[in-house]
Amino acid sequence: LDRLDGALVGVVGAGTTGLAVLDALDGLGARSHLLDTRPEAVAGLGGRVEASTVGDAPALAAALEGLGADLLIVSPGVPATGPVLRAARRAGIEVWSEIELAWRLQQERDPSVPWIVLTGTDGKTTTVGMLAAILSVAGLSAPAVGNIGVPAVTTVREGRAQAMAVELSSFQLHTTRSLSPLASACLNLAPDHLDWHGGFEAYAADKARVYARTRRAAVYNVADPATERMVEAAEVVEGCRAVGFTLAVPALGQVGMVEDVLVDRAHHDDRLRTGVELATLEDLAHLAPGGEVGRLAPHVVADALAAAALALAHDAVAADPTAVARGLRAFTPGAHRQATVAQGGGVTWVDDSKATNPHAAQAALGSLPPGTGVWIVGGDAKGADLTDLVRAVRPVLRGAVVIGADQAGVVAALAEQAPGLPVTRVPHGSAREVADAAVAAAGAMARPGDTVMLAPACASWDQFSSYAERGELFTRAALEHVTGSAGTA
Ligand code: UMA
Repeated sequence: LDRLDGALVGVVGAGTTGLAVLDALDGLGARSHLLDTRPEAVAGLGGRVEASTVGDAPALAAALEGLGADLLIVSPGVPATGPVLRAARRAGIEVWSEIELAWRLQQERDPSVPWIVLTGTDGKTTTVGMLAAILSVAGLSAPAVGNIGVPAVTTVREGRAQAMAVELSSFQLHTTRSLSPLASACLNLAPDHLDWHGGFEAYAADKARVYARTRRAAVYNVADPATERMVEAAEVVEGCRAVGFTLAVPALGQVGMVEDVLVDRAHHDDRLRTGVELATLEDLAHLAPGGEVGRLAPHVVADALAAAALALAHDAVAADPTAVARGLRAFTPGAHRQATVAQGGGVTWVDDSKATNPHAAQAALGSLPPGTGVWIVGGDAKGADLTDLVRAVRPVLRGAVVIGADQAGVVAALAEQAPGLPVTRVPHGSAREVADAAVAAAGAMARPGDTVMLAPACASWDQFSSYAERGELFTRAALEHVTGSAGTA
């Protein structure tokens, strides 16, 4: 990083990532120039650094070429296929993610701190939380960072972490080039963010980068052969093993289930034949609806197995595998993930705003009894086609409420795959208006015993500032609706 001393670094994006990068660059003696298409984002900096607002992405690209920067650090939102990265390539400017900067800083500050990293279409945030919890009960200061919302570079600068549990998005991986993790995983792969990457192949290729230069354990999903193929093709460090996780009885080299016990047959060389008992489903009971083990969603168990497989690559956990059970018990899920937020008139209201792609929405709706789901769906579909999803969830639906910018595609998929299903379209409006109208429409459709499920299968960016805001406004409207109907009953 010595080369950054006195260098001019272009930083694109004044969001969570860009602001953390500016602070880090300050400390490295670099000169920064920040570029953002939103005037209010730049104004918020109060002249702290050189910054320009540019009208749109093409103008941003032109400004970049004029800047003469030595290096460019881009926020994850900057699309791989867009004009900004094309301009950087044309001008021969090297492009890093914030993760690349953080990793290099880590090597300079304390290379003994291992990074355990994971990506995947779904379950990333849950799994990284479980991983951090397991590492923490094993006695390590191990925060969950990355796409979960905490820039890794900030944690590295603070210098307190003894291990890093890092959630990586495909956006972050696209411009990360030297990271060499202790252990890595791609949890699963399904179409998402197709517009950002320019297609499924490109998305998969960026996900596969998670395994590059892994030192000890490359963890894959036995039920998702694409992830195993990624490991086979990856350039890992010699001696790194491939570790599968599975909901079935584990083969040698895998972590899996023997009845209701999570068992490791991958890490403890002396006990591979019999396996090591790690935890039981009881340790995950608090993650099941109503705390009933029998209702645990299979994907939650899979996330726990993946977290265990990753954590066991660390000596502290390998030496004391009871940390897996203790960590899983200590783990509490984040908001907006299949959270029951209101109940009234026999109707349950579930906030799964985090279901930002078809794969996640299918997992959320899949657990409902036939004909009992009122589905709030739509937003920015990110180039995805929802036809297969609608076909898969049709049997559980009573009706659908469609929100968001990409309504036409959703409505067409519903008409084709679920003819006759009641569908209400919510007109465009402010975030609050959209949430209120969606809840009112869903409330009108639901019957006692039904579940209203916000699992939009789309990003929120078209009408809300984030999936969190979408979930919060839905929750508030649902609570008001329930109280209102109780009051009039
Ligand atoms: N901007 C431009 N030009 C562009 C793109 C963005 O000027 O071409 C500007 C915007 O005007 C805005 C800023 O960049 O001011 C926003 O940057 P950003 O969208 O990259 O967002 P950050 O605030 O930096 O948040 C990012 C991640 N956002 C995205 O990947 C879109 C956050 O993931 C992450 O938590 C955060 O970094 C910390 O690492 C969110 C997400 O939705 C939760 N991630 C996707 C997902 O999980 O599916 C990948």
